[in-house]
Amino acid sequence: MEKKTIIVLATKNKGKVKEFEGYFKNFPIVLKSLDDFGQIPEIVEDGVTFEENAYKKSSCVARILGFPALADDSGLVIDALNGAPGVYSARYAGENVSDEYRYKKILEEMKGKENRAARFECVLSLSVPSGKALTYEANCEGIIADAPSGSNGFGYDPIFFYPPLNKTFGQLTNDEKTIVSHRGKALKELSNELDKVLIWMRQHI
Ligand code: ITT
Repeated sequence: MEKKTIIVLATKNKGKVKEFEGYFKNFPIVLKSLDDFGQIPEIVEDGVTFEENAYKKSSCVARILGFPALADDSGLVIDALNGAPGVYSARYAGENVSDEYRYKKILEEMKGKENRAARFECVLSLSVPSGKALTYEANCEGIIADAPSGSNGFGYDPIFFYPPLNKTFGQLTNDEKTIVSHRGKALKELSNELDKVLIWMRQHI
């Protein structure tokens, strides 16, 4: 029987967990979430790039828990806001506010702006307990809608309009979003070389 490899999802974001679980459902991997383990110290995301924060999350979790860990650092980059909210996407508008509050703040700031170009960026970092890591990144171009539509997904999905499908990400199913999204494309890069990745993980545990 095929031996399954354990990977811990180093994220507290339930929306990301749902997308990862959907993506990996047919792969020879057992995904664990942080909820499967006891409390771990808080990881401060003080990097200035997605890559730094992704590595910080994956390497800390892998070292603490002793399993390979997959982290995602991602965000929405808006040209007319000079790249904001960018790496601060999760905390834009403050801690402990809702996704709706956060995207409404963006809509407010985008009022009257002609250039509505934006992209979601995603960096995935897969670390083993020794700290060695593989990195994958991808982005997805879209535009900031004038008003929210759809209630699927999470975060800024209701205001991220994706022209090729003529819908916001909030109007896509999980599977539809994964085909075109920043996270889905980065996951595809990883899974395209999964055989090699699995060997690498086994050699480094
Ligand atoms: P973890 O660090 O625990 O993974 P987080 O939500 O804090 O969770 P990030 O620091 O990577 O994660 O922040 C990413 C934020 O960017 C996320 O909270 C959303 O607001 C936004 N975001 C990223 N990907 C998104 C997506 O696919 N759809 C909508 N919003 C997204």
